[in-house]
Amino acid sequence: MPKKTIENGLFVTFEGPEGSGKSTQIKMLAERLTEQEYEVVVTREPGGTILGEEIRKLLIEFREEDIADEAELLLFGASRAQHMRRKILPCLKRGGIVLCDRFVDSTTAYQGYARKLDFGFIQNLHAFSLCGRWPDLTFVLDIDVDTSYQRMSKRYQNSAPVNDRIEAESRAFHTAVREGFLDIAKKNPGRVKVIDANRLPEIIAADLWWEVYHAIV
Ligand code: T5A
Repeated sequence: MPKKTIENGLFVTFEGPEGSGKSTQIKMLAERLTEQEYEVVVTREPGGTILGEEIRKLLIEFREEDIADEAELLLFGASRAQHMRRKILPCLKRGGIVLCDRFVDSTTAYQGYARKLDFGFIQNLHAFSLCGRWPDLTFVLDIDVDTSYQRMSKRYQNSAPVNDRIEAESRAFHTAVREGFLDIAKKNPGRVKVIDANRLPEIIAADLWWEVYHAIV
C-alpha cells in the first residue's frame, strides 16, 4: 500500500543529556507514525550510514591516542555530511519522516558549550554539512546531571563496563552540555522545544505526539 506523504517531508531531531530517554521516545513515536502509514526513517548521530557508523566507533570508543577536540569536531561534521546527503535528504524528498537521535545541536552543546570550540566555526560547519535543510522540529529532552548519572549507572548494571569516551567526561562537562541545550532552545524558540524528561515515558510521549501532530496537519 502506498505510504502517506508530507510535502518536503518532516525532519525531527531529539537532543538532550546522556540517558535523557531519546531512544525510548523515538521508538514510541516511530510506532505511532508507522501505524498511521507514514514512511518513517529512524536514525542517529554519529552514525546512520555505513561511513557514519565507522566514524561513530572512532569517536565513542577509547583509543590509545587521545582525540584532539578539533579533530573530534570535524569527525562529527564528516558523519553528518554523509548522513544528510545519503540518508536524510533522500527520505525527506520522498515525503517521509526522519526521526534522528542527536544532530547539530549536540555538536553545538558538546563541542561548543562544553569543549569551548569556536561557535562561528561550528555554525559554518553546520551550514556546510546541512545543505540548507535544518530540522523542522527539535526536542530537547531535559534532565539534570544527577538523573543522567543515575540512568547511565542503571544501564550499565547488567552489561560491560563503560567504554564511552564522551560519557566518561567530568560532571562540569555534562553540566555545560545541559546548559548549552537550554541556551540553544532559548535562542531558537520556533524550532526547539524543551521537554521535561523527568516524567513517565508515556506522558512525555503524549507531549511529543501533540507537537508532531501539529507539525503534520
Ligand atoms: N555527541 C554526539 C557529541 O559530542 N557531538 C555530536 O555532534 C553528537 C551527534 C553519542 C555521544 O556522542 C556525543 C553525545 C554522546 O556522548 P549516544 O550513544 O547517542 O552517544 O549517547 P546517548 O544519546 O546519551 O544515548 P543513550 O542511549 O545513553 O540515551 P538516550 O537514548 O537518551 O536514553 P534511553 O532511551 O536509552 O534511556 C536511557 C535509560 O533511561 C531509561 C531507559 O529505560 C534506559 O534505561 N529511561 C527512563 N527512566 C525513567 N523515566 C523515563 N522517562 C525514562 N526514559 C528512559
